[in-house]
Amino acid sequence: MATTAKPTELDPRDFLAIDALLDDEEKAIRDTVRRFVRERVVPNVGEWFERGEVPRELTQELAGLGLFGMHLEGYGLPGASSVAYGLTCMELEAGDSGVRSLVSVQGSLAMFAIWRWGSEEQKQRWLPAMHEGEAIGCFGLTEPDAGSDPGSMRTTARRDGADWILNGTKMWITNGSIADLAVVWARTEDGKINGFIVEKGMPGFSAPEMKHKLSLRASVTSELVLKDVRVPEENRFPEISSLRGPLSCLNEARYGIVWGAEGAARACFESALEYAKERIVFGKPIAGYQLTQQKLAEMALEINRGTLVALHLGRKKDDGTLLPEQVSMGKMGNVRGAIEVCRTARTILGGNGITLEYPVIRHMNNLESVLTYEGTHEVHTLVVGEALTGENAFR
Ligand code: TGC
Ligand code: FAD
Repeated sequence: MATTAKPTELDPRDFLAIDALLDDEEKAIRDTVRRFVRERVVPNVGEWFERGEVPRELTQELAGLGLFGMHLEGYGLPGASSVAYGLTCMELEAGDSGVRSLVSVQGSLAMFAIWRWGSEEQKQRWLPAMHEGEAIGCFGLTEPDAGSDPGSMRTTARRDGADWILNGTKMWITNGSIADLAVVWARTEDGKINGFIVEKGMPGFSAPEMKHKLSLRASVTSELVLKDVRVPEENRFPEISSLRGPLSCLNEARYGIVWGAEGAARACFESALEYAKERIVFGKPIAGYQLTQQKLAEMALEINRGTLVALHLGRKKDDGTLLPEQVSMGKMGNVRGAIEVCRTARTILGGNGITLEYPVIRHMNNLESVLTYEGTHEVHTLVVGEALTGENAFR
């Protein structure tokens, strides 16, 4: 139930009073995650980003908050609403996109894939352990030569008695090197696409970490290398043998990004607003100049607009009417808007905008990955374009 309490004055952090559209449980979950991010992530994430590392114990702390697979039901999972999950993504990404990625990949990609497509045994074995953080998962779809077009994947699965033999390389896989299990999508001899749970330690399977990133540095990104990896039939998803399998999982993670991007944008906006009020140039705070006010007003507009879009899509997801094309429009618009907000915040901070002393350049760089992963801006533009015109412009 939405609360009826009306705020009596304007809150620059919530200009359109969107908070009033949330119920008490949603706010409570949001506030818990916000507190965690303020206390645990914000003071440390600049250093994690600089070192290109995420502390191992963070995974357990996120699990302790019950965030892994929080929006899924059954198997001991919390079954929180889509809006509560979205708000969680927003708060996590206000800390860092890498922290939101960790939770997205675990819950929306690896756990969702098992929850939606796994056998009963696979669900029983993995979902409770993944919720508790005892098992970390990753999701291997992209390959060196197949990103936007996963249908051209080259990873193969060949039947051998009761087992499958997997060969190929996946690339850009979030959580890969820290994962206990990888959901790997591969082409079988009949040309179809099947999903397999590949477990850490299976002979021939390795997950070397990718280095030298200048974006999403507080996140583990890896290759998955599969050389004649023998995977038992019981580790194959039994009921899906098309691209619909992995693409259905992407809808979940893309939905989280629609919210998450607004968290990164909000963090940059708040940093810029505070800075503008304190920074004196030509004898007065830069907040007093019309050009700065225009920037701040445009940023606030973009964040409020994007948050309303996220909330609308969340309510639709909760009532079961959300379409993948609508998620595409949300991802497309919100990530583009959030990057624009972060870049504008960067200009307000002047030279200070490029240091890790402030969150702005980190968020700005992170969003370059967010613009590309989970379907590039161009892919989502073409999904929306096809929905509008009925013409497929991918090929
Ligand atoms: P197409 O012929 O259109 O479809 C093949 C089958 O899939 C079904 N389908 C979907 N099902 C559910 N949800 C969707 N969004 C779906 N889109 C398509 C479709 O109905 C069909 O089903 P069936 O039963 O008839 O077989 O496929 P296409 O080859 O033409 O490709 C369409 C396209 C380009 C939109 C798709 O390939 C695409 O989305 N490409 C982008 C790939 C992508 O987003 N990769 C992301 C990898 S994971 C990641 O980036 C994680 S980052 C995580 C983090 O750190 O947060
Ligand atoms: P390409 O597909 O080669 O695209 C290159 C350019 O061409 C893009 O601008 C694209 O939009 C454009 N383009 C492509 N097709 C068209 C077209 N038809 N018309 C017009 N333009 C087009 N993947 C996973 O499977 N799991 C993960 O956990 C994961 N995590 C990631 C983490 C990070 C940090 C990053 C950067 C990526 C991650 N990815 C992951 C991969 C990500 O999903 C891909 O990078 C993305 O799908 C794009 O693929 P690509 O990089 O091969 O680009």
